[in-house]
Parts: sequence; C-alpha cells; structure tokens
Amino acid sequence: MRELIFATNNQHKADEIQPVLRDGFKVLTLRESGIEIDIPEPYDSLEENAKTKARTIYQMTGQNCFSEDTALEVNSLNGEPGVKSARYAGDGRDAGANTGKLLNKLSDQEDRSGRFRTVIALILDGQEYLFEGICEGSIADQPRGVKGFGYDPVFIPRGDNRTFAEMDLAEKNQYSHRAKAVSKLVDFLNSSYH
Ligand code: ITT
Repeated sequence: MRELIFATNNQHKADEIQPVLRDGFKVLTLRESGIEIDIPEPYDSLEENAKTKARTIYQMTGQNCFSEDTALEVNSLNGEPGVKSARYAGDGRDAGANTGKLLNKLSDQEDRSGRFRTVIALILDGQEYLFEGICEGSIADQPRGVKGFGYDPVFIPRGDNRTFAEMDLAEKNQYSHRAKAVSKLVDFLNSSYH
C-alpha cells in the first residue's frame, strides 16, 4: 500500500479526498500520524502556502506527503476573500461569520460570480509537484443547505442551481475544485509512484 501524509488539520478536506483517491493509497492525516502542529500560511499565494505546509511536514517526517490550500475568489470583490478565506471575518475562523461578511459585501453588487481554487503541493521522494483545481460558480443571495463546510452554503457551482451545502459529497465531488486537483494528483501518482 502506498502511504502519503495529508498535511491538513481540516477533517472535512480529508473526508472529501478519500473517495477520489479510492484504493491503492493509504492517506494519513496529521492527527492519524500523531503530529500536532498548526502550520502558518503567511504568503499571498495558494502555491506558496501549500508548499510551506508540505515542506514543514516533509522536514519533520521525511515521508512522502501533500498539502492543499484553497481560496474562494469573488470577481466583483477583486478576488476576496482569496488566500485569507479562513480568517475573512477574523481569527476565530468562524464559517458563519465569514459567509455573513461575504454576503454583506456583495449586497450591492450585481456580479456575484467567482470560483473556488485549490492548489495541492506534493513532495514525493524529495521532489515537489503542484496540481490545481478550479470550480467556477456564483454566490447565492443567502445561505442554503447544511452539508459540507466553510463557504459551501453560499456557493453555487456553474451547471447547477443548488449550493454545495445542498449536495451529497459525491455530487459536490462532480464539480469541486478539490476533487479536480486530487484527480490530477492521482493520475500523477499512478504513473510515477509504484
Ligand atoms: P488546513 O489545515 O488544510 O490548512 P484550513 O481549514 O486552514 O485547513 P484553508 O486555509 O485551505 O484550510 O481554508 C480556506 C478557507 O476556505 C476556510 O475557511 C475553509 O472553510 C474554506 N474552504 C476550503 N475549501 C472549501 C470548500 O470545499 N467548500 C467551502 N469552503 C471551503
């Protein structure tokens, strides 16, 4: 079994990628690896933040690992919440407060389009690789649904009229930024990691 550490403290992310990775890989979260660390994400780019998270864990463990950083980018807000998505409404990382702030800022905007963007950084045998996944969509007028996490209750992917929080995981994964990035990761691992 090919083992990889997923450098995240976000259990929702781990749950989402599991079905996409399916068989063949054993993915351990930080908790499952016995690692307790909150890795800072100090940079203005998803790429740099993802690389930092993966490098930190690689330096600690010497094991193959990957991390991901995700942002919601809204066009009429010049890409906000962007890399600061987790702390948009403050250090409490409160999803309800973050979505509330976003809806407030959009209240007088006609253009509600935006995207989720995920960047995965993989370190395999000491080499770094990046994979990107994008999901275009728009921001709902108010939160709908109780599934998922983070901004899911206000994000409607292009091609549907439900928010991510109104979808089962398998349905979200048909559209999602994270599933797209993970499927590129899987293709790469299948061709190079035996
Ligand atoms: P890590 O341990 O992996 O860093 P995190 O929760 O800090 O976990 P991010 O910095 O990537 O993760 O999260 C950015 C923000 O975007 C955060 O508020 C999430 O709730 C939100 N987010 C990320 N992916 C999302 C998704 O698929 N749907 C809705 N919101 C999402």
